[in-house]
Amino acid sequence: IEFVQEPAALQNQFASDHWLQHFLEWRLPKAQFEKAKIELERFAVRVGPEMMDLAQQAEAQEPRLVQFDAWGRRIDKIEMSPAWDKLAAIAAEEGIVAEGYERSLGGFSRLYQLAKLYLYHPSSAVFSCPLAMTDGAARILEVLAPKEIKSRALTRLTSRDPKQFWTSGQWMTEKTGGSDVSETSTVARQKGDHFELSGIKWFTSSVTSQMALALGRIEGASEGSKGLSLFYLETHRPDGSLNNIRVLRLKNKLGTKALPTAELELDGVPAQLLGEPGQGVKNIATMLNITRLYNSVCATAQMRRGLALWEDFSQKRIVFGKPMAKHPLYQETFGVHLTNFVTCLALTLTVAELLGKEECNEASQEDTVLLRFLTPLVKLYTGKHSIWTMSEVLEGFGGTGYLEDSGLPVLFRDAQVFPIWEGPTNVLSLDVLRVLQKSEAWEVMKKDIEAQLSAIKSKELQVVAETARARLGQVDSYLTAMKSASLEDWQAQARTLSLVLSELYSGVKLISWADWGVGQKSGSFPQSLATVASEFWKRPNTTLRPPQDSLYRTLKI
Ligand code: MFK
Repeated sequence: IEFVQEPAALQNQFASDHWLQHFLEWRLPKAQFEKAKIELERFAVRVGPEMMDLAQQAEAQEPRLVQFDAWGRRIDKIEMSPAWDKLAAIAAEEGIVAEGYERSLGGFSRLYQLAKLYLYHPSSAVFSCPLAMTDGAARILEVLAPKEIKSRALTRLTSRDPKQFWTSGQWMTEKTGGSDVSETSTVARQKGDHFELSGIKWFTSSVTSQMALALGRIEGASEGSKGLSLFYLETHRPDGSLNNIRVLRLKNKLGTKALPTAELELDGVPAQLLGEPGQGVKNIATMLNITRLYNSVCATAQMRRGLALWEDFSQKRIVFGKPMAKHPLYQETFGVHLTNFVTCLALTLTVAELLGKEECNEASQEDTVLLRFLTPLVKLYTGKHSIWTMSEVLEGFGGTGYLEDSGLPVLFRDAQVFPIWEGPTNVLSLDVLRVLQKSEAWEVMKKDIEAQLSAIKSKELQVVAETARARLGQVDSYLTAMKSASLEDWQAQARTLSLVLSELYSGVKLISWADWGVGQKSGSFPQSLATVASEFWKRPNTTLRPPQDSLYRTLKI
């Protein structure tokens, strides 16, 4: 009989994910955890074949721009796969955004909501992207919008009724500057009680949303980013036609194929000012910080999906006389990426918890500083790690991992966007510097780390904590020495420093989490957690470079 390899299969993505379960058990009050567990296990059934089939259909039927109708009328209609709309309906029904605003778990609502997103994302054909922007927009409307906009739009962004549910776009990127939004050339002209926006938005995901938040410069305002303001707009008129918007083209992207990303020309789009004029960048930052956290959750969730498939495959695949899973070198390789994933999970969910506390006014001043500091760090750290891990997952499947119809390459292609959109690694590293220089962020982080390390009870983990404490000292001395460095020297080191800080903080979180596990439970899981924490601290640390060794000083490009 001809040999046919049994393919990798997924088990219930909550029940089989001990890492997610135990993190939630650690952080949530017992009664909340028990309820969350039942609900997440139910939802995890839905993210199986039901959503995976829809995602596959949405990927197979890419968005298509129809610019003219048969009579030559410009319509700029984006045709979407019906499966995409069903993924939207599931997001609404399941309250992927709504959970964050209903706040039924108080300060823990974000942690629970983002755990749900973590299950949803890898089966969603990246419908998680519109959800990220929708959530970011909802928070801005909650904080800044007048009553009428709140009752018209916020209610829809946070609705669980698929017929009512709206998504939002985030229109900031322009041809001129990309991440440097100070070059924005979209003009806002006052017309009575509202404005009209005109200009070109170069990367918009997606114009199929019913509303968007956009940056524009009010006529006569100053140049640079301080002249930018934030606007609310609706993309369609009541008759369904586009509201003075033309879709110039859809982007031809490496991945996220089911997601429509467009170049738009705005030609007098009616818009309402949100917040104070000239505060646009600062105001849209609220949205950016939420989309950056979504990005981190999705990058981590994608790693988990890849590892779950790889692990299952390794049990079924017999090579060199035994299952792949029994080979020591497989175990080593898998262990490295499992450690990466668990580290990313610990950091991401920690930031989710902090965001929830902050939004429910349960955060201390230190928590707020830490949240601001950790948000760019978690985004840049998880974005980079997801690509590395996804690449290894494909390799782990051998030639089949390179075949489109194995369903694996899409995971790798889509991972490449995580470090790019929502601020690339270097732009985020400069944001980390902005925080370091403007606040007591390092002092707050240092105190938090010291408190976590002093609380470790397990003997085995106390030894690991000593290694972490020594590293804390090194980073502290480095930052002290850098006090006299020039801005250029700080900038040159910003990426390395950001990776170092992400490693340090997430590594310490791993120790705290493992210590909780060892103290609470018997069985193999707490030991696996302790192994991951000590494995993490056995790795070589990222090298901190003294400014005089900077490449930019010596390598003239
Ligand atoms: C799977 C889910 C993924 C979700 C995907 C969604 C897809 C959406 C597609 C896209 O839209 S991708 C485009 C995303 N674009 C970016 O992320 C922009 C990247 N660039 C930056 O983040 C720059 O750092 C920034 C535009 C913010 C720089 O602007 P400025 O004006 O040169 O910075 P400046 O003057 O330092 O900051 C202005 C104010 O904002 C300052 O406050 P003050 O006026 O009080 O001093 C800053 O502190 C504040 N600020 C900047 N970034 C902030 C922030 N505040 C809080 N959080 C931040 N992140």
